[in-house]
Amino acid sequence: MIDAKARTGKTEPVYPTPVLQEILERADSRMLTGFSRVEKRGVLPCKFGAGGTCCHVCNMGPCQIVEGVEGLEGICGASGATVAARNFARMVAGGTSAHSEHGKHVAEVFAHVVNNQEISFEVRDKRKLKVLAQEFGLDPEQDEPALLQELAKTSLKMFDLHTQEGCLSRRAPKPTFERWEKHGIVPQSINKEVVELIHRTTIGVDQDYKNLLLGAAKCSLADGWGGSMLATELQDLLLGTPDPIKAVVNVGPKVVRKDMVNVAIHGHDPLLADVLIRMSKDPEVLARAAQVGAKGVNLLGVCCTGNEVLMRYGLPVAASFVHQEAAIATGALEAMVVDVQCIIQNITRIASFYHTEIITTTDISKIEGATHISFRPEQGEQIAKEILFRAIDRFALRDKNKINIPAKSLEIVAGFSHETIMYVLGGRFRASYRPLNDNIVNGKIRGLAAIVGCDNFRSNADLHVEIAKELIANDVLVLTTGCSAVRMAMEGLLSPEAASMAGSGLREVLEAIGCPPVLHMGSCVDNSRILIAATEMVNTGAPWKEIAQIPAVGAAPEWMSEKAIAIGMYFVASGVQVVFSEPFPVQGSKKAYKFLTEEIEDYFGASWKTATTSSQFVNMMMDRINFGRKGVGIDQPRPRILFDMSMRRTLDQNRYISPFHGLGCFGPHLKYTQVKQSA
Ligand code: MSK
Repeated sequence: MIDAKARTGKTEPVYPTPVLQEILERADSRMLTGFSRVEKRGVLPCKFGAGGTCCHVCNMGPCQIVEGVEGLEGICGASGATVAARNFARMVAGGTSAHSEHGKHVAEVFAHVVNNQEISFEVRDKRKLKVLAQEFGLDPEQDEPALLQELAKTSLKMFDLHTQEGCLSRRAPKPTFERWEKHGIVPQSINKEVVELIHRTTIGVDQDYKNLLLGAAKCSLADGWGGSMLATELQDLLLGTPDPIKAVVNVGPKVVRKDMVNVAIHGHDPLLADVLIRMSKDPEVLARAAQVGAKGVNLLGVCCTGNEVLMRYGLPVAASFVHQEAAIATGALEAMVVDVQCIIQNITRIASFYHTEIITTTDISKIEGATHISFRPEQGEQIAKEILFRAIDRFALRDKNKINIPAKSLEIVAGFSHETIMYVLGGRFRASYRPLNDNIVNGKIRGLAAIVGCDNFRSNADLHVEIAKELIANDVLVLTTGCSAVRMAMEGLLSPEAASMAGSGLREVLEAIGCPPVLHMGSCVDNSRILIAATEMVNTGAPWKEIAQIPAVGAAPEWMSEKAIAIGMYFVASGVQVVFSEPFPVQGSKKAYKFLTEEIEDYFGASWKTATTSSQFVNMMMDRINFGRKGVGIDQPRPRILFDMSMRRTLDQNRYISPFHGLGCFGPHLKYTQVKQSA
């Protein structure tokens, strides 16, 4: 990870985006943000903690282990490799539990909706319903209400401790699944895998670091091919499968409205957001807003709830993880409504400088100093109204002198589910991944890169953007999710005009279909869409017979959450090499690091890699893509476009200056949904 001082020699925070710079430099200097705390705490975290060799699973420690030094094992004799593997496995269990609790909540709401005759509900994506029915071993031809009820029951069973079903892992290509069978890591139920992994990491249980790391791989598969995949698929059935859609991003005037009541929705669960969106148009709510002199209620997204509502409703997105404080510091948010995950405690402190109310809505996720209104789907509309009324009442408390909204918003296209990629690239009448495969084989597209995951207060570089620009220039099609997607959106990479940055081969493909060079595939749980897309690429018929053979690579250049580690692990176990930023949490043990970055390749055909600078990331990612091409015999060597500083500057001039000219060339593939609220 790049730190401010090392990069610039400055002692004050150096912000990675212009919008952060503009807002936070003008804000009250007493206000401490994540960036200012990085400065206060210093750039070097504890080496034992960062490298994974601090053991605190019992009360004989904590033991800081120095690998290879006798006497500096744990008091119980635990080696550096065991402790690093245990800590890493616990991160995987943590990340898996987060995604999977999200999935369970969606499954419960799904069951409530399909079993309640008073709720009228019809699935819009009939194709998905049939596909899922087959995946779940259900009869796809039965009556829709009966099928939905069976689907709900089977979904909930996937969490049952006693189930031995393998989650949705049988959706993977056969050779990929056979690797899991061979190594004994086919996941059973989601809850069982998390519980088992936490058990294995307690004092005196699993003390073979390789076995522990394979256990982590098994648990991660219950996330990628279980909890996350279920969350994605059921959300699509409940709320609709995303299609390409226009929207605006950034903390600018089209996103944070001076003339409206602004309510930010933050977290990961789109179900409350869905009701808030509906109720924001309710006549009673609009009348109440008019009474306080507002033109209505403007909803805007933060983090992955933002991604969910962006790609389904075209709602504007204000902020990635590191921009959440800045969204409040615009002085124009009446409320920030939060659900679960990635909501930092500091937002209540930032809000205390303004009139903003922080409203928590989930009983398992409260914050001291916030207002708690428990969201229950069965009373959803009433609760949503209560929240919106509270926000409207705060509008009169806005302090005009504190309003600080930068002048830039940016238009983008988001919402590329694995289904719509098939239509966009294959055509409405021959929807297929074959054209994508063909363009990789003929070399117009050199390969695919999934740049995903968090951004991080410890980084002051725009790593996601720098890496993506260089890959695009080298004809690599980029897929993105999570906060990475928001960061790339903020830099214009999600607009079709950004195809002008691509190398000639990729540009030709993109311009023919009017597609951006970076495809926004959704939120954190939607990394499962990338697994399904990769599976489709294998099943369509191509030189690659399993995921590990596709010229593709993943990266999380600024990861911060345990969820990112769970995602990285299921990508690797599924055959996708990933590059993560350092410090990497097993670096305190050479053995554990070697296993994850080299030896694990023998198990899954992919491994972890680690990097610090954008050029290291790009080098490793291009090497992997070229390795993949060579492996399936489609290698046509060509000179690599290397970026020097002047090229980066030239590209940087494209920031914000590429106006959005419409999406005509999407033709029938694009749903011309209006940009809602913020046009
Ligand atoms: S929100 S997990 S900071 S991507 Fe999904 Fe962003 Fe990472 Fe949270």
